Amino acid sequence: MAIERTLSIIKPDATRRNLTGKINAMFEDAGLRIVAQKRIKLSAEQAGKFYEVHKERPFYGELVEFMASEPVVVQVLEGENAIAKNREVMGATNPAQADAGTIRKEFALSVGENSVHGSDAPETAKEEIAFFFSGLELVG
Ligand code: YYY
Ligand code: MG
Repeated sequence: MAIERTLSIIKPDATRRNLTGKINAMFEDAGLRIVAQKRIKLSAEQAGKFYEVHKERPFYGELVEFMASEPVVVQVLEGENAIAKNREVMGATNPAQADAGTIRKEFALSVGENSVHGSDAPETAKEEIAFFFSGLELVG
């Protein structure tokens, strides 16, 4: 299995509750290396662009408002099979369906306020990393 990189976001519900360190420990314990990381506050326009793929969905407005409500931590995770591994550590979108020991089971408040984002495929990972980071910021 190849070494991959994936884009992760620690969402406002988690930064607000000071969970960045605990969530990062879960990534590192799973063998993912944090090769870039920054805390930023998204504008509604930036959040809307990032989640553009969902713009026809009924939850889009709420999602954009939530993501722009408070700071987020955006990061690049690297490792063997990183995209799928990160999705495993995150757990299901709806925390009620997430497995025990996953980030969303441990920390998510609801399907909307679900603590983390992770890219879902190699192509989206590439686009999402480029949305937030320049090559110079990625330190493998
Ligand atoms: O990739 P993932 O975050 O697990 O779920 P997506 O289906 O891509 O949805 C993105 C984001 O939208 C989700 O993390 C929360 C929100 N959302 C929602 O508020 N209500 C839904 N029914 C589905 C998704
Ligand atoms: Mg998704």
